[in-house]
Amino acid sequence: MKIGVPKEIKNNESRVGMTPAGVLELTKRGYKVFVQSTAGDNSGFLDEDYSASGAELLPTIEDLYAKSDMIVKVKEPIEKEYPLIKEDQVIFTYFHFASNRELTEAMINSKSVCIAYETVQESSGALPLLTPMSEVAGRMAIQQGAKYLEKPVKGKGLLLGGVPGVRPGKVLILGAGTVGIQAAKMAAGLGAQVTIMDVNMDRLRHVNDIMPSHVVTEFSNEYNIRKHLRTHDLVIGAVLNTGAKAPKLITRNMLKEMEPGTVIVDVAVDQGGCIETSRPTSHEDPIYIIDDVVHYCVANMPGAVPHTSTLALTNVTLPYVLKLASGWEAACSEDAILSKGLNIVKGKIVYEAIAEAFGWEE
Ligand code: PYR
Repeated sequence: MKIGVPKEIKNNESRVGMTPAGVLELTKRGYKVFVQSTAGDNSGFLDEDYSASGAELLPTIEDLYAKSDMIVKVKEPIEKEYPLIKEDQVIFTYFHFASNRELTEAMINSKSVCIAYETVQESSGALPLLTPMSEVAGRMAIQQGAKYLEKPVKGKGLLLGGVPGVRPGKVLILGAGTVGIQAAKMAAGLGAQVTIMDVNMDRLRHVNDIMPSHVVTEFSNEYNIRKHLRTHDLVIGAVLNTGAKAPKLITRNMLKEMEPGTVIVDVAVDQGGCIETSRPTSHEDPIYIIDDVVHYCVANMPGAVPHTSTLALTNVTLPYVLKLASGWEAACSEDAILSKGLNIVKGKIVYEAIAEAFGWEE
């Protein structure tokens, strides 16, 4: 099995699919690894580090796709990469198909084997390959939200932590999964007042047990969301229905009830977003404003902190790459967790929520 690690070409995506440490684990087992030249530069991993681990460096992305049986990357292939993907080639990466019809059709047409990090799932429901990036995005959501509350970038002009004699900011978090809990932890650490909502009472009990008393839990329903939107300064969209489109919890007309300069960070945007007015933005142009509400909807938030994110991602992907390296069919039939990652196999959607997202019969 020849494994290829391309340079990411999505806007401002600086992560890379494998570290030199990961390459070494593969080459010492006798696998051939190709790495596109400069692929790891922005994450702090240089070509010479990859060579020292036994990788062969290739100068172009075309060469890399042509020579590899399996591609290990970070983000979904973008249009320029579609024609490079070969029949039967295994593509192991984040895809988020349910929010991207064009990508879904392109991968069906490619007849490749698409294994999505975000749907690799344990029987407990845990998502081992999504969790580290959700941790990064949850923590970053507060950093970014605090920044966009500043006046020069059209926020309310409010310091999230407040100062003695002046109230801190209020943060509303929709969803008490990994993103929501990490965001709550960061917001609480800054001294903000936090409300975190979910429909899952076990999650709310867990949050209540582990968080300080200025993190308040509340059951999520339309009435409660509306009530809190009027009084909160920063709203974090942290909802996830694995592999499926996120539910819209905030509609366009609810924005009118929010104070001007309120900031929304919709971390769920890569699954379509949990706010009706969300649309994906990039690190280059991260925000837009609707009804005086600042929307931050960058779909690859962890891409802005590539050193941390690349290490965190490959810590968890490598064991699965090692399994896939001996053949995807055997690996998926032996490992029920990994097999949940199969989304599109040789022209056929095999993950129900994707077909449902587009109203297609499986
Ligand atoms: C990302 O980290 O960019 C994901 O798509 C989860």
